Amino acid sequence: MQNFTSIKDAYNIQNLVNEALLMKKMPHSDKHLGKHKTIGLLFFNSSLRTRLSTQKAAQNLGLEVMVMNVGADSWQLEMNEGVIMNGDKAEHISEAAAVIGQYCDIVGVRSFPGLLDREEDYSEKVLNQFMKYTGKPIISLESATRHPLQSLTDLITIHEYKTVARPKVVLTWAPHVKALPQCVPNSFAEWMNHSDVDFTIAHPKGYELAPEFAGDANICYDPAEAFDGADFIYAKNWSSYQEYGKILSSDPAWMVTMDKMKRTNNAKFMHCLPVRRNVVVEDAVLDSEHSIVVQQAGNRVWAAQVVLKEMLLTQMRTESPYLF
Ligand code: SN0
Repeated sequence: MQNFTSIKDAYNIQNLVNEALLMKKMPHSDKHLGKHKTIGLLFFNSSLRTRLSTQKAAQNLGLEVMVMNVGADSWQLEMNEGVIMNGDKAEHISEAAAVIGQYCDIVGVRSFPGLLDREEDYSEKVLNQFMKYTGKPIISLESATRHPLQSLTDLITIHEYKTVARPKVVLTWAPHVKALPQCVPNSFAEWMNHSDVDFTIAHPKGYELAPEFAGDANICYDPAEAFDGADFIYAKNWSSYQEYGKILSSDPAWMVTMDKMKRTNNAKFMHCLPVRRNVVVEDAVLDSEHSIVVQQAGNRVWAAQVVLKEMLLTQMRTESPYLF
């Protein structure tokens, strides 16, 4: 695996899931792989789980870790080509990324969408500029349109907790006070559409995901009906893709409640976190046996670790082909 920015970089997702679950049992068996190598983790936006779990995964593989909050700690970076840099951005991505590439063997980047210009966000400019100029493998820590480490984690978690061979998985939109990216639902849908699950997306009208992500998932416009017989309820807010970046509904009927959970097949409740209590999901659900959000977040380590291992192996094969 050269880079990891979407499911397209995963050669065999079932193998990744199986290997991640093995790593969970033996976290330190590949400690030699990252020896004398460095990963740089660059954050343009806030992070708790991604930052700590990726750092932990890297350490389990013996990698040195450097973390930077870009913009806050470093110079503001100009992402566009050919501009006259007489504004507030002091450094161009072409130098910054190339310099970071001198210090790091793998580079992780988190950069949320602006949610103002759909074309611009869906072109993945920031991620692509890092791929172009860093000269080193890039791992996405959530980009403008996807959060693949989260989705691999979700698949691992579903695999771990499923009680039937082909579970019914429901991604349900939920209300929120802020306009949030489509990354988590886009990516989740992309991974579920490639997995052996019965997949439904439930949301109010106007919240349809981009067709390339929704694929041929079942779509449900009723906030309760989709819960019928579900094995997993995955809640997430996102802003509209059609009316790009807008909040079209704040209908509390879309909050996940114990009443709705009663319609399920004793479903597990999942969320990528952070979650707004009693806006997205009521306390009673989060504090019940249904909720596996903490265990899900724990699995972020194994998703990151299996991906970093694959990237390190690919790099070693390229650098020292005679060893393989
Ligand atoms: C981000 C999102 O993409 O929805 C990150 C999720 C992993 N979530 C938020 O920005 C939540 C912010 C808030 O104020 O609740």
